[in-house]
Amino acid sequence: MSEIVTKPRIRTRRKVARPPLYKVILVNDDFTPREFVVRVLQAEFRMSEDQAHNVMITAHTKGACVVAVLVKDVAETKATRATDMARGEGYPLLFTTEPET
Ligand code: TYC
Repeated sequence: MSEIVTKPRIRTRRKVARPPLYKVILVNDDFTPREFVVRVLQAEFRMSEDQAHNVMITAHTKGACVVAVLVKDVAETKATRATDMARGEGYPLLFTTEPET
């Protein structure tokens, strides 16, 4: 019986390009209650209460905090949904996106 022997091929390039990634950024403000920020982070970004609290405190003390790194349309959708959640309650809480360099 003859055996088929194939030469191993060295992959030099991915077949498909990786989609560009975007950061979702939580921006601090003086009005939105801390507990509300934590709840939005848990609801939209599936964070534990501990994770959400750490992210909230980082934004609170430093002015902003990266929440997640996602493909563009998912990052934009989540940022918009999270911001709208706050608008619905009359809070100025803001989530923005920017390309990950
Ligand atoms: N600074 C707000 C307060 O003291 C809480 C807060 C934290 C708001 C993080 C926005 O991204 C934020 N009530």
